[in-house]
Amino acid sequence: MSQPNGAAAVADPSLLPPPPRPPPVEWPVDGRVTREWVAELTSTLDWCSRHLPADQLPTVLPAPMVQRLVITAASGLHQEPNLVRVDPRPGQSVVVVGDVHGQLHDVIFLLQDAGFPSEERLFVFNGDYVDRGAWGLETFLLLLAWKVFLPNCVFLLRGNHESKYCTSHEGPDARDKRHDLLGMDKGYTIDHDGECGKLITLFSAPDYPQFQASEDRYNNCGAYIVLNPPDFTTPIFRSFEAVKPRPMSVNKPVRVWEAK
Ligand SMILES: [Mn+2]
Repeated sequence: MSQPNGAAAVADPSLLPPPPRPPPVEWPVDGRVTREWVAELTSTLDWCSRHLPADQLPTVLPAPMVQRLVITAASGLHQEPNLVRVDPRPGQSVVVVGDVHGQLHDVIFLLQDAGFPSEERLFVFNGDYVDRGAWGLETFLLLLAWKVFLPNCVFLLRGNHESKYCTSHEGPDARDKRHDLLGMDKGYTIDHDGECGKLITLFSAPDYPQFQASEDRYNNCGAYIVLNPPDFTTPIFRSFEAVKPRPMSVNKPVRVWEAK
């Protein structure tokens, strides 16, 4: 079990002066996204989620940068087949991630906990980058940045929120009235285990749904799966708790970028 905040006492962030506003994130001059650029974007997205009203997001995430990121990622994704085959090379492991639901801070923790994507560690995201989490846009931009940086090591699949044709939903609430299915407290279940393999439900959005004000909470863990060579047949399940305290989102119903 991974715990984002560890055992050490953490100072109350509300008592600390806010960290300085980061400079606007600009698209790399040479168009080449680097690990450092993704790290800068991650840090800025995290800062925005804690200190910036959502309608001011373009002041640190300028529209031209966001457009370049989305267009660059889209051009790469459009070249991939609908059905992606992941063939790890010797020495590569594969991390499989379930629904993340716009829970930016939990995604950032998951990436740190699993180890960031690299030539040795492929990532397959099963989709549902957005849902009830308050930071769907930020989460999706972060994953697009990783895709652009390591297009052959990061795979972004479609969940029901990325395709109108795909309607399955397997969050904890989807199982409330399905007593024939196991609960999702640990972030995963092995629903079938037979000769032809395992059917696993994986859910990577801990403490679902995220809103602290809601009475309707599941206090579930999220999970991800690590598949290791040589045969990738023994999934290692890694459950993790939610990052707490979760920042209160500054709810603005509409975010508008002025394209230049
Ligand atoms: Mn979902």
